[in-house]
Amino acid sequence: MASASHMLGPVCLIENTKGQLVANPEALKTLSAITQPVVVVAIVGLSRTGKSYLMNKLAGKKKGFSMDCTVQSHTKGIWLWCVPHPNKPDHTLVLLDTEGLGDVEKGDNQNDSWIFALAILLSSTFVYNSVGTINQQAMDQLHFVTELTYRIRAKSSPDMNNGEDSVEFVSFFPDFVWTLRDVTLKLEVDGQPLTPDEYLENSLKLKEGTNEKDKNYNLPRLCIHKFFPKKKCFVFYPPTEWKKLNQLETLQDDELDCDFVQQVAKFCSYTSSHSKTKTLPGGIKVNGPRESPTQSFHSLLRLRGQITFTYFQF
Ligand SMILES: Nc1nc2c(ncn2[C@@H]2O[C@H](COP(=O)(O)OP(=O)(O)O)[C@@H](O)[C@H]2O)c(=O)[nH]1
Ligand SMILES: [Mg+2]
Repeated sequence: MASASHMLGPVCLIENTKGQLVANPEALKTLSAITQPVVVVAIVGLSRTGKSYLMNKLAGKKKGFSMDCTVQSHTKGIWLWCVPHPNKPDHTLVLLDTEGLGDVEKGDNQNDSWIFALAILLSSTFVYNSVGTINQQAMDQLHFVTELTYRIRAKSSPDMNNGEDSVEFVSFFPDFVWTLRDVTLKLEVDGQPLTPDEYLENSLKLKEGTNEKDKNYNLPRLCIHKFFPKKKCFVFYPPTEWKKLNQLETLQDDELDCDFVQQVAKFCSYTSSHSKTKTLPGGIKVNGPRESPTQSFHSLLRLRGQITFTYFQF
């Protein structure tokens, strides 16, 4: 089986340019060359919040996805890097890094949402990266895009009667990982320490009241619970003093905060050992006998292209 070890660095898979999302044929060719089953990890979140750093760690490399220490960012869209899977030699780890979300200079919220939704559709583990605390704004954005993804998926499947039958869709949804960066908050409730998972569960707890305010509070939480039954949270302390933050790529582990180093190791170990093989609607494993895995992945992307197109007609 062809492996991904020949891919020296990331390439742009979906370019977000001049208001359009365009798939890069070269990247699609690279994907087609892989015949191993694929595990797909995608990361989404605002620009300059340490996403690429974390993805390079997952790849087991110091450099790869370009890390941004200036205000201007690189080609926007989704970047692809296929690397040998660290734990499963017969699998390929497909890493999808997103660029430019929430950039002021670009200011295109609609395309941001599409990039976000594509990352959910293409991944088997979806990493949502944010800074500081789990706050309402991050929750609302996740809610908005989850609903959008659901609508895209419902439109692509005539069997799903007006989106009411969500069982199949949920099984196709990726596992969810919330990565919280630069956490300085003490995780506790009523003086009792909380694990990151408990903190996430707590933040997603529903209110019992039935007034309008409570309903609005519960809405995004209900949606996140429904579509992401499997959830995990990792917190990261600031990696080092702020003056050194832009040299992170070149710093050795012993020059970084030791808790941060451990937190990154824990995230990588969990993500590489728990991420599943990508499955397609109908439960077809992307290593299924009917098609080669990347042909399936490919058709998934093509499908999304069509849906994007039809969706914009409405
Ligand atoms: N404060 C802080 N900075 C980080 C962290 N991880 C990476 N950085 C730095 O933040 C800048 C942007 O990182 P990058 O990984 O490119 O962020 P991305 O735009 O979200 O992909 C770089 O200068 C990194 O060295 C982190 O956990 N906390
Ligand atoms: Mg980046």
